[in-house]
Amino acid sequence: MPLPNFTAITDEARIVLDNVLDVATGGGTPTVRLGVTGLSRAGKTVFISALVHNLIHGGRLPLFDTHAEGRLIEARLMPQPDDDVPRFDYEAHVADLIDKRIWPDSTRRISELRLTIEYESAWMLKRALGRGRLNLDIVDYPGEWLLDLALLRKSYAEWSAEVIAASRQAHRSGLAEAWHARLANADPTAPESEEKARGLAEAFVVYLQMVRSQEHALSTFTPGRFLMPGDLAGSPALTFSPLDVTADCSSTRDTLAAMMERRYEAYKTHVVKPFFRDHFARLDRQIVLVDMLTALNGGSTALRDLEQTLTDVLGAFRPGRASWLRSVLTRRIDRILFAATKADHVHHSDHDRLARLLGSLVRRATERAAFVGAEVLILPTAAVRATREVLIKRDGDRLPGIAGVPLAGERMGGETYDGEMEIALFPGDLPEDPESIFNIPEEAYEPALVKQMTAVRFLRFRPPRLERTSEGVALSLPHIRLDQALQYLIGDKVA
Ligand SMILES: Nc1nc2c(ncn2[C@@H]2O[C@H](COP(=O)(O)OP(=O)(O)OP(=O)(O)O)[C@@H](O)[C@H]2O)c(=O)[nH]1
Ligand SMILES: [Mg+2]
Repeated sequence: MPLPNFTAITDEARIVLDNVLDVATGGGTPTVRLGVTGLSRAGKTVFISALVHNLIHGGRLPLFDTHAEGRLIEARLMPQPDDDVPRFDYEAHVADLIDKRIWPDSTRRISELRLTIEYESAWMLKRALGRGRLNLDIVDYPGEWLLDLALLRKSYAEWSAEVIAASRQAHRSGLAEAWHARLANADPTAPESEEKARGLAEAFVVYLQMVRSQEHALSTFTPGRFLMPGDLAGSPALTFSPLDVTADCSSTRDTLAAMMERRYEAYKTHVVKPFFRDHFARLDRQIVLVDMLTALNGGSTALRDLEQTLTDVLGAFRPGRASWLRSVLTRRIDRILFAATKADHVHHSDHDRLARLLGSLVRRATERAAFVGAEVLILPTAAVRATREVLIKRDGDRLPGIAGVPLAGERMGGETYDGEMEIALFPGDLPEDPESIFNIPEEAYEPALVKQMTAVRFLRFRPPRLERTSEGVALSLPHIRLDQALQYLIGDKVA
């Protein structure tokens, strides 16, 4: 058995300490830490804002038992437990959604919010002890950080080989050209050089940026922090690049490869481990938001990228090396919810298909990642429902459609919308059999073909106008299956 190294012991001790502190700062109140993640634009900010708003303002949550059975007494925001994590800017996001009817800005960092829920237990015995109380700590973090966890298990040489192989795929070769040219000129066994390292790192970042900015790119590459460097911008831990190295070449000291490897390890030590230790290892439940409709609209490569990404995501949840300390004293995520977001873009008669499509991606990813452990649920959801359902007459038929106000500047069929006018459209049907998409042979796997099979017309709509009471109070935000998501994520904790 390899000797445990000291960082591992210190990390574990700190996780334990943090968990003890969690209980202490919770004032003895049971606490659930819920991780909310997803790739950029998946819908994390909107999800958390809508979830909290519905809980605080008594939204319609018929499938959340505590609420449906009249046992939810109150939910209120409380100061968060961690002083060193930015607070989730709930008030600003809700003001955007409800007052301005715009979607909140993109957020690219971790944030946290504590909600305290007072409830009446469904159990006589528990009820006799008085009201129940639960702290729900919601932690919003970029999906890219989750994918970084995989680095903890990979050597520099392994990681380099993977990233370079991915960049050589046909649909990315154009994006990687400048970086590949630099790689071709970089001899891993040459003496180390700051200038060379920086040049390679810069070209590598440009490549990552191009992948990200491709319209439908749902793939993401490690290191996640290269595209959101924050305080570490310009530091050696963020100034490295994969190299075409063989497994043993970095053992020679003072070479370019050894320098890059050192920095890769520094990235793990200073970026990945702290995230794991301070945040990830303390989560009890996790929701992963997936924008399936954008993936479908992006065609074959987007779907395959997404499948690869989900495989990596699941890999992060795979229980790591067993250790008595961890298994005895720390939390472990026992439920993961994969939610297909923005389901209000299709008619509800297509929700089953949406769930099957995501289910099929997750199942394939589960097999590839050899994932076992937490319980997994798939749900089609819309945290904020921006459309309503209508029947559209066409050639004597009535087709199930949706109506909403497209965002200003959205275009369809030669028309550009102004952000005020409501339109009705038939969004198209999702494929009946999800495997039909995945079973297409690689050669035939063209975006146009997938498009034809899925034929979804995808427009972005403005957040809905909320009805107001006679006192001018806005009623709750409409949603799709937010209550089912809540039931799965915390229902048992407020039973
Ligand atoms: N119609 C509809 N659109 C949604 C919904 N949720 C998110 N969106 C759209 O998706 C966009 C991204 O949502 P965000 O919640 O900001 O996504 P995010 O994951 O926080 O994105 P980053 O902060 O950039 O990582 C929004 O600007 C909306 O256009 C939803 O429930 N319904
Ligand atoms: Mg966000």
